[in-house]
Amino acid sequence: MREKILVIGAAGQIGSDLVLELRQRHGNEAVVAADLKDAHPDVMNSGPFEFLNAMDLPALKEIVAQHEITTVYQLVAMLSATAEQHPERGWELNMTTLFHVLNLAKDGHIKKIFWPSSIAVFGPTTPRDNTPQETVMEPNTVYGISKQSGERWCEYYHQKYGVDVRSIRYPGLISYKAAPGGGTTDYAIHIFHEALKNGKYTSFLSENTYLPMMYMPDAIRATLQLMEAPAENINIRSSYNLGGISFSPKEIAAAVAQEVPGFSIDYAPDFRQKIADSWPASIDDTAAQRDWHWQPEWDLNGMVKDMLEKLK
Ligand code: AKB
Repeated sequence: MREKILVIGAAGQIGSDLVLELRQRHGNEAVVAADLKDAHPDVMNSGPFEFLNAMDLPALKEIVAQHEITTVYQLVAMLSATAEQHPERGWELNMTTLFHVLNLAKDGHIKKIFWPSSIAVFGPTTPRDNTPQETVMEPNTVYGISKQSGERWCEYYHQKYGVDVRSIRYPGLISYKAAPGGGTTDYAIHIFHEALKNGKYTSFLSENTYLPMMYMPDAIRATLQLMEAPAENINIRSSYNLGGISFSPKEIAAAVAQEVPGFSIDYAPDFRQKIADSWPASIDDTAAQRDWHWQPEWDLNGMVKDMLEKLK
């Protein structure tokens, strides 16, 4: 049977790039984009689009049946900073949207699922440097608790019902196509916009806060590598650690200053500092390298140059 793909959350940061790459590989008509709101014009104009509230199970089922969907990328989530402001809504959105697709697969309506997890599954008691795949996980944010619980449910649905669900613990993602929405790592995107607009930026994280980060082209490549790998190679059905670049606000500011003469940064840490302090500084992704040959391509300077060029 021909693969037909549905991307839920197509207007979001990952969806905006992922839909276009999937359409390149599978053909425009084979990839249905869906979101509550209009997506990027490139997404809207290059193939089928459906307005969908991912909480609305009957509407989701109808789209799956109508387009004969086989694979779903379920990208809808409330991110770390926003979920701290709306804990119950964050939990409900993040869990309900995952259960909808897990149950569609369990009941035989779809064959394969991608669901994003995050470095937020780790917490203050986790080793911060080169954080292992399997380690202490005591997340203390609503977002982190929802992603950690989601990972457990993914593994459970795989073991108990044979659901082919695959997942990555994304680091902070940096991209230019869609604005980020309510994450703790978003400073590393705001800095580019402010550098080009005002020549300066006030960071909401302190200068030496190291976090794992990744440029979007690497994240999309990783996602597709994982989804295209043979099922027998996928040894982890909770979620894979994924390493890219690790840097601090001070280091990215120095890289931006090399490209934008006169650029300056200052620091005014807010409630997001506490979230960042509970997350890893760098990630061990040996399992992803072993199981589906993961290797990042972008480094800090290359990413900074490319981001500035694209945003200009
Ligand atoms: C966030 O900051 O909440 C996200 C994430 C690391 O999952 N970018």
